[in-house]
Formats: sequence, structure tokens, C-alpha cells
Amino acid sequence: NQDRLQWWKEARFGLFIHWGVYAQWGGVYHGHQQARYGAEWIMNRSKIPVQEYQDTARSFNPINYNPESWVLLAKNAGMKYIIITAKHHDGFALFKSQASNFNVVDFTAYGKDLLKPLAEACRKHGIKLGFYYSQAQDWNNPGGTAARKLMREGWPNPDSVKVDAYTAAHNGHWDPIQYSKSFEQYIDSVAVPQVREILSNYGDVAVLWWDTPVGMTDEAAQKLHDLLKLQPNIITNDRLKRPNFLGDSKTPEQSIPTREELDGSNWETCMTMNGSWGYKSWDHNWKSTETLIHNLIDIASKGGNYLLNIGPKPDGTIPEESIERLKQIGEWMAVNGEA
Ligand code: JFZ
Repeated sequence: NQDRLQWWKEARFGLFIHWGVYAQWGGVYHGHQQARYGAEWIMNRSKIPVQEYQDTARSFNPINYNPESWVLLAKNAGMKYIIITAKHHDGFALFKSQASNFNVVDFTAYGKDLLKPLAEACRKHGIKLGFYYSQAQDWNNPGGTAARKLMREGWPNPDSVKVDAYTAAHNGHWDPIQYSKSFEQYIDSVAVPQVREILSNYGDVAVLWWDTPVGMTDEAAQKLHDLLKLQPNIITNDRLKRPNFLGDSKTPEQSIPTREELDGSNWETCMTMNGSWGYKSWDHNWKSTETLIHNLIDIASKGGNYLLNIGPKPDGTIPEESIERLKQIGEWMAVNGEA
């Protein structure tokens, strides 16, 4: 219904947060820079063995995490909502989960739920909170790495020739544990219960942001879609399954549609400030504040929303370049924004 989407249509500007244990690597594996894809893809791009990735995750300890400062940074920039990666493709949950121990509470040195205090800070400051959940790709929970196209160009792994041969013989998997269960088992034992958890344990959830529907079946999509009734006012994007289960909004990625391309659908452009979603230590290719403001104006004038991303560091701090840009946008908004 229309009312459900009203706030979203007026929002115009939101903060995307890609955060997880991939930030520990910062886009570098054994001295090799991961050139292609965002740094949140390092496990896949460098074909890091499950055991090694998990061993590193144990020491994840974001002692400087201050969710209220994140919320205020967004709010002062004129943003109305936040979408955070509750679980990205690496399968690491930023929340306490009964369905998989690969979560921040049970697996890491930090040991505390990261979504709870963020949800509280959002409520306190009147910012809507949504969750990104990678339903179709999960490289750590068995069964979540369904047959993939092989990505063989330029792997930043010293053993890439060996690994190449392995994945070619194993349908794109790079670790035997990844296919020790079926995709259906993964959906039933991890994805469905985890989506139920994030829709039950954090109060109002404004958005469920699905992603990369590779290998999704109608059956799996239906099971996940049915859970949305736990949050009657929730808004979803169009990435649960393609071509059906279209959701409420289209999600052009890193690009702003031309007026000719607009077809009356709701849309939200998601974009990085440099070239990566997750924290990439060596990516200094930051867009200027001027460009970001120009994009916001362009998008707002065409009736879309701008979901601008930050990739916090493993210690819980936000890269200085991102903070600076969000503050400068806020200064511009204070003079030129409507509300
Ligand atoms: C996906 C993720 O793989 C990525 O890590 C990040 O989370 C991003 C927001 O979403 O990447 C995509 C998804 C869709 C397209 C491109 C990259 N696309 O439609 O062009």
C-alpha cells in the first residue's frame, strides 16, 4: 500500500554500511591487493580457505564501535535511513544467531551483538533502520556456495594456478566444506532462521535489502518472502529472486538513471564513495564532496533515493575521508536542504 512507502519516497538520502570481518583484510591477502570487486569479496576473490578466514574472524574486535556517532553522522548529513549488512556473502552475522555460530557474539573476541545498539541509536534519533541480508551467497555456511560461474581472471592468491584447477573441477567451489550440504539445506537451516531472527529481535525493521539472487529457486524465495509478514510495513528491493519477486524498489548500482530510463518504478541508486563497498585500505580513489552533492541533487530531482555507502574499519571507526565528506554534505544541507 501507498502509506507503507510514504517515508521512503520522501527520504531521498540514506546511508549504506558494508561492515563485517572482511574489513580485517582491508582488500589485501598475503600481500596481494585484491583489485577486482569490493573488498567485501576478498574471501571469494582470493579463494581464502574457510578455516583461514574463520581463524582471522576470531580476532575481530571493534572496540571503537560507536553506533550513536554513526547515526548522528548520517542524520547530520541529511540522511533519513540506514541499511547495514546484517550478513554479507561471507556468511558472517553481525548479530547473535541460533542458526550459525559464525556470528559476532559466538565467534569473535568482541562477543557482543552489533545490531542491537545500532537499532537503539536509530530509534533514539528518528532514523529508520534496514538490513541487508545475502540470502543466496554464503561462503562460510555449507550449502551457501551454489554452483557459480568461474571467475578466473587475476586472482590475488599466490596459489591461483592450483586453486584454479581445483575450482574448475569442483563447480566454482574452493573449499570442500562449502558443498558438504545442499543449497536447500542452507536455506532451511541458515537463511530462513536468520532472516526470522533479524525481523524479530531488533524492533521495527524498515527495509530488507536482498542481494545477488544467483541460484535462487522459487521455493527458497517463497520461504524467505513469507517471513516479511513479521514486519508488516517493511519495504524490500528487487534482488530476492529474478525475474519474479520484484519487491518495492529497483536498485541501480553505482549509476544514476537518465530521465528516459525512468519507468515509474520506485528506485534507489546505491553508490560507494571510493571504489569499494567494504573497507579497502589501499583504495584512495574518493569521489569529491562536490560530486556526491551533485549526485544527490540529480537523483532527488528525478524522484529517486541515494543510498551512499561507508565501509567501516575492523576497529569500528569510519574512514576519515568518509566522515569528512558526510560532514561537508551536512553543511551544504543545512543551507540548501528542505528539512
Ligand atoms: C552486490 C554485492 O555483491 C556487493 O558486494 C555489494 O554488496 C553490492 C551492493 O551488491 O554487487 C552487485 C550487485 C548487482 C550488480 C552489481 C554488483 N548489478 O546489478 O550490476
